[in-house]
Amino acid sequence: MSTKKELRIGLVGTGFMGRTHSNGYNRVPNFFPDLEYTPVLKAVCSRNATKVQAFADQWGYESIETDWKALIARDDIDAVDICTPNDSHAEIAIAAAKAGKMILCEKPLARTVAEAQQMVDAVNEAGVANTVWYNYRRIPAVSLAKQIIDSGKLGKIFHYRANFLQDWTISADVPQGGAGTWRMDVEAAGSGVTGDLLAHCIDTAMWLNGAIKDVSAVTETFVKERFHQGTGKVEPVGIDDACIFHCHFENGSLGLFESTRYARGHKALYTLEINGENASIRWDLHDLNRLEYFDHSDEGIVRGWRSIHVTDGDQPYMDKWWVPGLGIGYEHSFIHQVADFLKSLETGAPCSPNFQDALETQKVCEAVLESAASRSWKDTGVEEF
Ligand code: SOE
Repeated sequence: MSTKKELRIGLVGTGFMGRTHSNGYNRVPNFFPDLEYTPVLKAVCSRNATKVQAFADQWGYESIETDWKALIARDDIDAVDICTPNDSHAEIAIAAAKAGKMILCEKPLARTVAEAQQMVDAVNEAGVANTVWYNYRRIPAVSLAKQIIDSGKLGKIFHYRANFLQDWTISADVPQGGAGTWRMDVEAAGSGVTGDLLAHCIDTAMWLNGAIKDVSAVTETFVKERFHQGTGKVEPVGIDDACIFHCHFENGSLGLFESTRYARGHKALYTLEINGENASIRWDLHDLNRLEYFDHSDEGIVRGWRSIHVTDGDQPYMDKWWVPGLGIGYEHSFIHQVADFLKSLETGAPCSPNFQDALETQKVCEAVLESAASRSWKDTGVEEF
């Protein structure tokens, strides 16, 4: 008989993210055995009963629902995990908070700052634990970057640059709206690459380098009309296909960010680089176990970029995995997020990024889109991060 406290999960949404999160819940007990809490997959919800039952069978959920309101009303659910398209995050999260449920919400928190603010107000009023799945922070090499920066090794920071490049929307035949392509529909998604991809870069950037104060952006929509699976007609495209912005951070450094879904050959290339007075760091999602580090104080004859293979037990999260030298993957960032959320229930500390942190990221996204539309610099309103 287990002595663990149960965290009974109700998952809403069975797409790509539903799978990554479910894998996280299933793996945590094996690899983080010291946690007080253990996830229990109580129910999964999606509109199609046949499909949701198949998902439940595949991932080990005890029961299914076809209406998220019924899931939230259940008293055997402690935490609601929202993996639906962005246009339903606010409604589900606000209802879940009112029902006293903890919430784990997929990124971006919402479509707009106004929606995100209402979600923050709802969780604060209800006093429920909350987190947002900006998973890249929890890749060990990125967490190590945070440790190195916080130790002061970089000295004064001058530059932060990040790219998130994909190529899956180049064909004009990719539709908008509906299952699978809701990310192309501005009503469902709120924005294009800014909310979907740059939001990740902004979350990591502010976590590593502090608040972004103001932005100047340019966006482009390369394919202006696409078939809409919901209306059955060709409709104007309202999302940004590509976005480039530069910015000032609160600490005086300059930032440069680019994202597009039109970079032929790039499927999911997320890279970041930080240049400080004494040292620099760079990281690349395609080689995610490596952190590159340049330290100017190294002796001249051996000075150069070091490639740190982040697989040692002394490095973040790696004591939980295999043996030094053996790497881990993308899915582990979600396992780490589940573990950190469970730990936060033990300690009572917030599980960052929480809704408030994700609201700050949303403010930057919104300022980016406003800047591009008005062709002018915009203050983000982010004061601290
Ligand atoms: C889009 O293709 C996407 O799946 C994003 O929605 C995810 O957040 C990102 O991590 C990978 O790309």
